[in-house]
Amino acid sequence: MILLPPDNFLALPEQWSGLERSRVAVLPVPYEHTTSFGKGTASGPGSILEASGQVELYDEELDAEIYTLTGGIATLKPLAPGGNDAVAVESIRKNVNGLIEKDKTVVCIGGEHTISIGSARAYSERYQDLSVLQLDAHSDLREEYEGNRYSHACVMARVYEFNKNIVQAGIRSQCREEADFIRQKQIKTFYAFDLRGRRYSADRYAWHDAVIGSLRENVYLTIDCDFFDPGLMPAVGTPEPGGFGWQETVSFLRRLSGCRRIVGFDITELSPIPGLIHPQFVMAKLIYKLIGYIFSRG
Ligand SMILES: [Mn+2]
Repeated sequence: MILLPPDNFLALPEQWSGLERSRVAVLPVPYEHTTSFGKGTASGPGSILEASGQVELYDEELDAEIYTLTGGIATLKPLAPGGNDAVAVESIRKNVNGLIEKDKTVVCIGGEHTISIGSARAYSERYQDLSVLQLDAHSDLREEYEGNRYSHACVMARVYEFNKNIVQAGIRSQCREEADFIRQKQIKTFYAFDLRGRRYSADRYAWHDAVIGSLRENVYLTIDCDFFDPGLMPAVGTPEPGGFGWQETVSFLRRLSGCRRIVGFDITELSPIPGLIHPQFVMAKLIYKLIGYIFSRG
């Protein structure tokens, strides 16, 4: 049911990684089926878990061993849903829902972005006042892609079917159909060019409040690794220039955690590059930081 050290997230000892006491449950979902360009997201979760063993457990910013703020962090055995995409998404929804029922904050590690449909659905069913915030280079609002409605290029179109409160930030690649959809449905999309433009030029963090102000009280957060700049995060299937850096992102996440309640989140689309270790380490550290922000709230 759960992974033991050294295979679990952070290689935490057993007394800090049991499911009973831990308020955070990490669910690896090495699912890859629809990825269009670069491949390799199926090995994303394993590489992040492996790299997490190198993350420093003390956090200088929060002045805490973050895992002690949460009663520990449990890592579940990887979920490898079989069947077609619809069946897989439903299986992820069910698993995440089971963990929410146990009062866990669930962290899904993909795998491709399709997995977010299942977890965002579980959270949307559980919380009334919930926004889904997507940090991504792509808006993923195509009705279908290459004949598949469950393609990673259609994730947010599927989410929109059960939750209209979607907010996107960092977007810098989309097709006309998606731009039209955003205008018609008045989706709150914050484009990268705009976040970096004159409107938010007061200081480098001025865009944070604009994004946060568009969110409901509860937030489910889905992070596609390609939100980051390819210089920092080259291990993605569809790299886009002009992405975001480490400090501006974690500063945003800290402010977001203080202003809204992040109830669960996922990290998707990491495709490890053989011989390159920093992308998976960055993601492992991002997960740990974010857990720290959520449980210290401020
Ligand atoms: Mn993307």
